[in-house]
Amino acid sequence: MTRRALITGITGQDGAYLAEFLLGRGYEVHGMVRRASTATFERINHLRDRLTLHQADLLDQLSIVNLIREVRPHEVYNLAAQSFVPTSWLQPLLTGEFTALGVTRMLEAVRLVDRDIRFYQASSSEMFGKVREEPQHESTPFWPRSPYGVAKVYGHWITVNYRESYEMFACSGILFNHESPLRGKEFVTRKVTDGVARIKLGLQQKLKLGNLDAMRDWGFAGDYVKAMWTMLQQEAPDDYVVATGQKHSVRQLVELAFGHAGLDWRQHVETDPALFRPAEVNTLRGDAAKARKVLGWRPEVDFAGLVRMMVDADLERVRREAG
Ligand code: NAP
Ligand code: G4F
Repeated sequence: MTRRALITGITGQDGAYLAEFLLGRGYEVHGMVRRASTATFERINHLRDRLTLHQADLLDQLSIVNLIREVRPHEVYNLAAQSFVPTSWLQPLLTGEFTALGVTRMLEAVRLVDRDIRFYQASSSEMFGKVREEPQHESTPFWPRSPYGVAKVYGHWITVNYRESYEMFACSGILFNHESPLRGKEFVTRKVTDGVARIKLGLQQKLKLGNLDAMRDWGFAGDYVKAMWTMLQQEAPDDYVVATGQKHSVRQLVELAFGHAGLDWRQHVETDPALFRPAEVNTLRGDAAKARKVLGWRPEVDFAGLVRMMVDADLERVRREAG
């Protein structure tokens, strides 16, 4: 029997990689998209004829219930969220509605329609925030440092709670930062690789960044979506940290990205105090031992390979766009 998956956030970075991965495994893939005056399908255009898209919104409970009734998926991947940390200080209530309560709306819809549907929640290493220990694993206490992080903590615990209250197959994947050429340009990796490409091709001189000392455990999105799927194929639902176990600073990212294009970053990068955050997550490094042992999951792309992949993709794109 063909398996059906419903992905919320299918137009985002992870949604695009996950949709491609599931199609490759023979799934019938459905995506939830919200109405916009201009389409946001850029990342999934190459898959459009193999996907079924449905209009619904994380804010609208009835639209979600109707969608799950119509599709009757075997698996739901809840990737939709307001996912940009700085925006969460500007729009804390909206972030709470999408990123926290949106999870309950999805879980309620699954509970009402069919409790046997398997559910994946996109939780985040931002929940560890002001880290209590290093590396962080599944039982490291949370100390979120942004309204986004706080909302994700809610999303994590409500997923655990529905699993415990209703015996639903609900998993929370605590994913550390994962990037790709499809990453939004506001996130630091893509901002840097896009900036490198534009500077290399003479379209820009300077790149303004915030805290160069922040450290992250950066992996490749294409590797991480495999962990999401594998979680839903287990005998029992559980929560997993997904990470590379290596951390690097924003400064190292910048050095590597500019260096790969033959540029000296010191001549181009300026720091801008406006880009520093009210409360920062200074460092993150994950321990994915459980995912390795239970899921057999391992990242295939390392940090240097990821940065090279992103710089090369942006150089090619900017060259093409510049004619
Ligand atoms: P992304 O590129 O920002 O994509 C977010 C998606 O959510 C988009 O498809 C967006 O649709 C959709 N969305 C937002 N609000 C919505 C609403 N009200 N109704 C329906 N859809 C809505 O994020 P990503 O990097 O792919 O991340 C996927 C998920 O993983 C997010 O929940 C994120 O918080 C979480 N996460 C990401 C990382 C990471 O490093 N990437 C790490 C840990 C956790 P539009 O196209 O219409 O805007
Ligand atoms: O790339 P970022 O904006 O990612 P951040 O805040 O770690 O969040 C991402 O990863 C989370 C997983 O831990 C996800 F849950 C979340 O949805 C998102 O995908 O910033 C990374 C670091 C920060 O410490 C920031 O202060 O880079 C620092 N940074 C320095 N200059 C900058 C900049 N970040 C951005 N976005 N822009 C800068 O100019």
